[in-house]
Order: sequence, then structure tokens, then C-alpha cells
Amino acid sequence: MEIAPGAEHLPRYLSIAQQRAIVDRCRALVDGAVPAYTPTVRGGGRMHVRMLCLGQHWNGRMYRYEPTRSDFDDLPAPPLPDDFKSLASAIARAAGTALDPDLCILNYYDADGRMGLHQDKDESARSLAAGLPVVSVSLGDTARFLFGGLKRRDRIEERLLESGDAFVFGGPARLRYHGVSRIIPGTAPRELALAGRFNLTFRRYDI
Ligand SMILES: O=C(O)CCC(=O)C(=O)O
Repeated sequence: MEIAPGAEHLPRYLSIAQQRAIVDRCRALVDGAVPAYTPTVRGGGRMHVRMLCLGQHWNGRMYRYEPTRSDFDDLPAPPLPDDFKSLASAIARAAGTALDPDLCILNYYDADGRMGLHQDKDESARSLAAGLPVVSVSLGDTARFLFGGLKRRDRIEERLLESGDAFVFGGPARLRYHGVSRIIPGTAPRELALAGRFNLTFRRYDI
């Protein structure tokens, strides 16, 4: 489903069995040896998600990527698993584009989770100029996803991202503002036994 040039929503892309398998992996990752944490961003505000970066770490105080979590505990970002990479590439292909990701930001939203309107623009200038897409996978509770334009004040469309949905934005849509206004508690498929929502966004830092 094309939302805008370069932006595709793929509702229910993942089967329940696939969702369960990924949710189990996400649970193990966020409570693993390098656990998810709540980032503090430039200006001192705390984000409303628990975050774990795979492949490269996004430093929320500096708005830049780095191999280790110098804004938190200096631990190295865990590697991006090969099957996660393949999943993101398959989704990009299904959306009519291509991505060979080298990093993923995994966020967990509880019932109060949200994310302000922002652009994903900390990847390399080459990656952004090429319009390499961001591939997003949603699991668990439904999110009210905000999708705006290239300027913060542009009209914002609200769209529900449900469990198993994929959303891809690249090319002319790569720098569109987006965010999550709220999570709708209790909407995750029963089979996942998950309160809250995982979201994975796959990106390519450099070409
Ligand atoms: O949770 C979502 O659907 C969006 C996540 C997001 O905007 C991000 O990680 O940059």
C-alpha cells in the first residue's frame, strides 16, 4: 500500500508464527548481556522507550552512531543477526526497493511509550543521499504512528501500525518526519503474550 512516493505500508506482513519467533528474540535481546536502556537525549529529556541498538549504537546525546554505548555504559552494540538482516531485505524487496542493513534500532514501548516527531538523519550523508530506506517492523500492541512531510510543520497523517505490519520509507520519503503518539494497550495478538510493543527499524549507515 503506497502511502506517499517512497513510503509503503505492508499490513500483516508477518505471520503469527513469525511474530512469535521475533518477539522471543527481542525479549532475549533487551534483557541480554547488553540490555536495552532508556536513553537521555540532547537537552536532558528521557525518551519514552527502552532502546537497544544492534550493529551500531545510536548515541542520543550526540545524535550520532558509534560502536560502543559511550552515552550509557560503554558496552559494545551487539551484532545485527543475519536472519534479522535477511528479513529486512525481504521486506524492502516486497516494498519495491532494496536494503542491506548494517544496523537496527530495537525499541520497546510500554503502555505509556511514545516517540516525538523526528527525522531519521544520523546515517551517513551518502546513505541519506541515496535514499536507502528505513524498514520498520511492528510487533505487539498497536501504535498510532505519525507520518508527516519533509518539514516539521507539514500535514501529519495518523496511521495504525498493528502487530506484524511492516513500513518502509526511502527515496523521496526518507527524510519525512515521523513518530508514535501512543500505544493502544491490550491490542497485541494473544499468541504473543506480550504487553507493549516492539519496533525494529533497520537502516544502512553507509554505502
Ligand atoms: O516505533 C515506530 O514505529 C517508529 C520508531 C522510530 O521512529 C525510530 O526508531 O526512529
